[in-house]
Amino acid sequence: MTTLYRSLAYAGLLSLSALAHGAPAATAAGAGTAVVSMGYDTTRGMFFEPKELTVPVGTTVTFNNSDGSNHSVVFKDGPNSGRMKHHTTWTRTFTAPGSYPYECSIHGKAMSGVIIVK
Ligand SMILES: [Cu+2]
Repeated sequence: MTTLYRSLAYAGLLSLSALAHGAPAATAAGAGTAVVSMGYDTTRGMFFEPKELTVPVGTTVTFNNSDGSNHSVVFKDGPNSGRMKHHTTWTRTFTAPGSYPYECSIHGKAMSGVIIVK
């Protein structure tokens, strides 16, 4: 996890550096990307994986419903994926540092997670 964070942060610094030197803005669109999957197994029950994810500011996180059931991603601060069917994705870009807890509105507290943005 630490290594991943460092490499994402490094990529972010590279993007800023490229912007300062006049590179197209598109290359600085985000510090990186990350994926949270959702699913079910007998040990964890309904889960988001990873349950806790730390990313640099500017990261776009893709929530991937790889499970056979419908799920949703509802953030306490507002953004809401709505009902996500099997094999659908939803993304949120995090533009400010903070702790962003969320849960699945269908399965409740038992299926929850948090994105920590630094
Ligand atoms: Cu769910």
